[in-house]
Formats: sequence, structure tokens, C-alpha cells
Amino acid sequence: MADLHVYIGYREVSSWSLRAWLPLKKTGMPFDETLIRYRLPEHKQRLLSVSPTGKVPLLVHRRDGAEIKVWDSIAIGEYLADSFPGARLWPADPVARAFARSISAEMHNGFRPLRDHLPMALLERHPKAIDDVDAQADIARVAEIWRQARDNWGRKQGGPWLFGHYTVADGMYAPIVTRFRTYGVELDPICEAYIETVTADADFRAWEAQAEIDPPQEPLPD
Ligand SMILES: N[C@@H](CCC(=O)N[C@@H](CS)C(=O)NCC(=O)O)C(=O)O
Repeated sequence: MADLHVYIGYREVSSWSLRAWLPLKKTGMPFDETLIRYRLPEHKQRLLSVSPTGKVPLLVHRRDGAEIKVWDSIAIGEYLADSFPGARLWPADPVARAFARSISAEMHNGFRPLRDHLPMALLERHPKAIDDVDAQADIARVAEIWRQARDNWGRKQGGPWLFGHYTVADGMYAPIVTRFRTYGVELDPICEAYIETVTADADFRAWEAQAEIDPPQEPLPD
């Protein structure tokens, strides 16, 4: 049994689970994972018995005889960055780090129209015109964020991620990448290259491969 244990939801749709799982993978630490099929009452009950919120993701870390629980994707990213500094989950430069934290927070509490009009459906592909003006504005804002990060830091650092090497911010935006792919959102070459980076990543692919063999989701309750 590993010291780290993550509870996640349906891989096809649980964007918050993916946001925590990817940085956890990037630490290189071994971990156990439990898929919570939260639409099933017995699974929801199990989650409620371990999680203060009854939501995924939840990280449990056995450390120095204690059991540390961290819930909420962004808190998990922060905890991993603190606990495993060698993984460099935030940029070292304070200005880059401030930008990375700001865009991660912006993702965490914003982009509601984008989330509503382009729900995560990891394995589906159905391009469509995005008519909603607020969702269009969100898409433009995401593209602006990615371009700024790549122009100001990523490209200068030499790696393909927003800040060069992988950070929590890349995890936060990974589900948005899948939405753009699912709905065929067209972007500029810098953003398209970033989408290619995210979708070609071995850890992202591992999540996707597992999603393909997971049993289908239970239907949403009426
Ligand atoms: N703010 C939380 C959101 C967590 C969340 O809403 N998780 C969803 C799955 S993506 C969930 O647990 N849904 C199950 C339920 O509400 O019963 C985070 O960032 O982790």
C-alpha cells in the first residue's frame, strides 16, 4: 500500500479529478487510486466516509504516523508542490509563480459559461459552433492566458508547457484542452501547439486509456 492515495471520479467527465491526478503523477511518487462512481449510492457513501465534502478529488497522505487529507483540486496541487519540491510544480521565478497561481485560481473559480456550454466529455468528438457570447469570451480568455504564459515564460524556458516545465497550472487547464478537442474549437498556432503537448503527454494518455476501459458511467439522476 502506497503512502499516497487519491480518490477520483469518472475519468471521462470528472475534470476536477484530472486536475489533481496529473500533478500527482508528475511527482513521480507511487500512489494508490480509487475510482468513486459517485452516482451510485454505495460509492457516494464510501466517499462521504472519507471526505469532508463528499467530493472528488481527495488526496490522503500517510506521513509521520498521521493521515493528512487534502480535498479540492487546487489545494492538492499546492500540497504536492510543498511536499515534493523536486517536482517543481510551481515556477521558481516569483513573477512566473504569481502568474501561474493567478491563472490557476482563475480556472478554479471562473469560466462558468465555458464549462456549461462545453462540458467535459473526454472520449467524445462532436465539433460544433459555439454561439454563446460568454462562452466565446471564455475561450478567448483561455487562449490569451496560454499565449501570455508561453510567450513570457514557456518558450524562453525551452519546454513545451505553459512555464516550460510541468506545473499545477498545466493540470488546471488540461480539462479545458479536452473540451476544445471534443468540440473542435479552433485556435491560433501557439494554442494548438499547447493542445498537442497536453494530449500527447504520456500521463494524460494513461488517464485517457483507462477512461476507455472503465465501465460506462451510470446515468445522471433525473
Ligand atoms: N472545487 C472542487 C470541485 C470538486 C467537484 O465538484 N467534484 C465533482 C466531480 S468533478 C464531484 O465530486 N461530484 C460528485 C458529487 O457532487 O456527488 C475541486 O476543485 O476539487
